[in-house]
Amino acid sequence: MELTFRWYGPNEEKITLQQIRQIPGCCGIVGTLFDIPAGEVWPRGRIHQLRQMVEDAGLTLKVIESVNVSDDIKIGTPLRDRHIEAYKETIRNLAAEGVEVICYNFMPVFDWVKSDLDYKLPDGSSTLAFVRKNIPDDPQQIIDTVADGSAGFTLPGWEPERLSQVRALLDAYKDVDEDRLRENLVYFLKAIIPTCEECGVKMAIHPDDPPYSMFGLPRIIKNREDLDWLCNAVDSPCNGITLCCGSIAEEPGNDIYSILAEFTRRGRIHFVHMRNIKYISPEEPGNKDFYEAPHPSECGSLDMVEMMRALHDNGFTGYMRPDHGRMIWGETGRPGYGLYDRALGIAYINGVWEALEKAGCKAGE
Ligand code: DNO
Repeated sequence: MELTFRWYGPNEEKITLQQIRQIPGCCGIVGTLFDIPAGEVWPRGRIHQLRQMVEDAGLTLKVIESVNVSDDIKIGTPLRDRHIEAYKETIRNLAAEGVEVICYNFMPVFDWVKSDLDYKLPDGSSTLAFVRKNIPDDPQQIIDTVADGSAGFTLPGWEPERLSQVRALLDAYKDVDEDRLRENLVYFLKAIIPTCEECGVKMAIHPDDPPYSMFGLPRIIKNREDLDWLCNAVDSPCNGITLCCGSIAEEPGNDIYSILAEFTRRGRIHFVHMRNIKYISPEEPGNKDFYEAPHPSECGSLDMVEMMRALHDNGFTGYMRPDHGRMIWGETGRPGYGLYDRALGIAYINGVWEALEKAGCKAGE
């Protein structure tokens, strides 16, 4: 298991690689070229520059999050084959620079959705939250809320240029139901997985966040059955998962512990987003509201040791990053992606892993 930290690149960050280097246990960067629109090739030279920068700071660049999949591929327009060729070229270029895992998602229009980007907790920190009654009916309003609350940073999956066309985009998806979206995902995977196999890159799909339909849009990576379907649809170890614990657990009916165990055993979890969430009013039937809690078990609704144990005991060897953190100690920055709370998260995760490793050795003695 290798611990990593998401970093958006020098022009997109207040956080420096030198700061990340000082987080104990953190080996690598989860990087991106944030400015390249979906559908275009990531030039080898740009990837090389990023890798050089990361390696000069004493870190590695083995995971990319994300190479976004274009709406044309998700919708299945005549442009998709051109975009798929570009994606394959990007895979080859990334592999040539030593990248092993590509995280991506197949969510239409919106990547993750939250109602609040600055949800205050009693200790004075703030976090991301999903409170159903605060989600507007009009998608334009949620775009405005995210833009207003993002402290001047572009948030992943919320590119202003793309979302400025939201009505046209929603319209373009009007004939795309779950079945069609699944067909389009399989079409995409069948085209790219042979390239991944050739050059040793693993694709790792991010589950839907939240794992249910929003704004009438289809969602197809929501639960165990969907993950099972994905693995079987293109049966290759290169067709894998970014197991985002928070996203899967946002549906309280999902058994996150057994999902982690099963897909680790099946060798399909290549990357993990380790996150704790706290359900708000879970006693109300059907209520799925939650906020993103600090990582330790006692702060949220998930048992972090049991999640880590499910990975550990089933032989997890992939990459992991702490997921979103709160804003603490007066820090300002990209919501969910401050330095301090994510650094606390990684230290905690590392501690849990060490304990599991040592307990495992004892048991095996
Ligand atoms: C949110 C992230 C997602 C994730 C994409 C992967 O903060 O977890 O935006 O990066 O869904 O494609």
